[in-house]
Amino acid sequence: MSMPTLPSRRHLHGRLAALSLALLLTACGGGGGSGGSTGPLPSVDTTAVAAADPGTTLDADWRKGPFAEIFVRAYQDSNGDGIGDLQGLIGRLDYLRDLGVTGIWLMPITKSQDGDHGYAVSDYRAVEPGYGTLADLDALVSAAHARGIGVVVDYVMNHSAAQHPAFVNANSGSSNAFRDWYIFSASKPSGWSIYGGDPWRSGREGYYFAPFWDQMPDFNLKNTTVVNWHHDNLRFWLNRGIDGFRFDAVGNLVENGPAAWENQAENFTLMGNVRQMVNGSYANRFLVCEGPSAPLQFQPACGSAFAFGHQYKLVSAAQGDAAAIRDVAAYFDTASAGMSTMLSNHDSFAGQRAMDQFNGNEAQYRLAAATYLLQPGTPFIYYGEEIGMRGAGSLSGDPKLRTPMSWTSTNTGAGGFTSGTPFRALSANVAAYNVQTQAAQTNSLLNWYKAIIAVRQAHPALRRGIHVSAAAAGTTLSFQRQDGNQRAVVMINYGTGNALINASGLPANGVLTNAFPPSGTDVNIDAGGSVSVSVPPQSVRVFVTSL
Ligand SMILES: [Ca+2]
Ligand SMILES: [Ca+2]
Repeated sequence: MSMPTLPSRRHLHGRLAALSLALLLTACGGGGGSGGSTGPLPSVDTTAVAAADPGTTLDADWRKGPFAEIFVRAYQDSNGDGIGDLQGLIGRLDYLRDLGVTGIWLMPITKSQDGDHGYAVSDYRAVEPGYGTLADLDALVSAAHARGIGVVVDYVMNHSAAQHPAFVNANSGSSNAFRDWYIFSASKPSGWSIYGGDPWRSGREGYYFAPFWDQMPDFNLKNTTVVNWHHDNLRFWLNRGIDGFRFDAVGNLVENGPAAWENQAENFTLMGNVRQMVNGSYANRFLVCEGPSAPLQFQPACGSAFAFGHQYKLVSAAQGDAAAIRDVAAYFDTASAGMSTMLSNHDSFAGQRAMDQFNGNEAQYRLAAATYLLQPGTPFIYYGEEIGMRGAGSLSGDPKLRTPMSWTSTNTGAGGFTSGTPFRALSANVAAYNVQTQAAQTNSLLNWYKAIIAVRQAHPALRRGIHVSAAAAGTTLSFQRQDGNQRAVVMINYGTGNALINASGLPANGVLTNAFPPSGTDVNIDAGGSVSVSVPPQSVRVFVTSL
């Protein structure tokens, strides 16, 4: 089923940014349009890669998270060029370990044409030069594993950069051997509109298919040679010890016509085959898909998929919206615990940064965070979310959400991100909402995140437990999760007054042992297996009991 409303905003923003870059590339004589190079064609690395799992020291639960989603360009610069890099990230792994994450998802670290987000990949087996080298990546993986943290990297199977050697070849003429790696048409097809734009672009001969940007041509994924080559690329990274992948735009992999271009059956087959290849040859890996208009459907094929839609409910629930609280309660009645959850991410179509959505209301922010960090699923924390980073006041669209990490106030330079000039404007609230300031404040948002994550990680029922039940009543939520004979009970009062929250189905005459907050007390369960707990306004209670 096509649900273009959410993705369209993403691609509009991408299109505007793309337009200016495309003009720049045209002026420089590059790009994939009609004016390509007449020199010798570049070679394409099609070397086959056999599976050779180097093994892992991570325990199996690392895949339950929480993860941090990290934009390497924006996280930490180590050499003063204003661009974050892998060595900078290595220097921040202790911070991530202390936050409590067990995995990091890196937005594309592969060499790219866009020079920013990285989704226009120009070499699938090389690191973006500004980020470092393959040796730096190996060092990052080793240092992360030493801290119990797995490293998942973005992989873009749908499209490459126009400057990728395979497309330069394909676009050179209709008889080129790589022509069928992409999607060409001698005449311009009619009737197509994807996210409000015509996906057919003028090439050297005929037209090529590139719905996201004229510099990001779609691969022909009906060509098994291309699919096999992607599997070789995936093995290239897995053999180096990479712990898995986040797959971009899986709803867009295969197109069957102007009315059949999204979430096609072939997409699920392609991702299922990737999952089988990875799980069949590599131990303890994690795969998660971005399929915004069919999140639940992609989870079985991919192993995990982001719970698009749920993030808006989390925000509304925290704002006291009773209908949204009912939706949050009901989500895991049908959704698999294999879903990956979030409050927001790097794409504006998924929402602004959480602090902007809550407009500074930190009490609501904390409730939203606690809800998704304690519910089933694998939670993903967008970098800086844990310190309440806002977007940049001077920017809009996706760049607004992708600002340098706020490590310190600006008293000592660019928020601690770089000793040079940062590649992008800083977060609007860097002065007060930064790691250094919040680490020193006992009751800061950062310490709230740490405390909630610590509760999750301390109790198997919260870390990996199944969904047992959930109930909404007015502006309250309670839910129960279970692992083995441990049952966890979470109660959240989103309202601004005291509330009695009930839970049932518990061991008769047992005890709910307080797990959060530290000042909380144990509660006796009645003979009918029920409790009724007085929960203060805008607060969270967590208990565990043995069955
Ligand atoms: Ca740098
Ligand atoms: Ca496609």
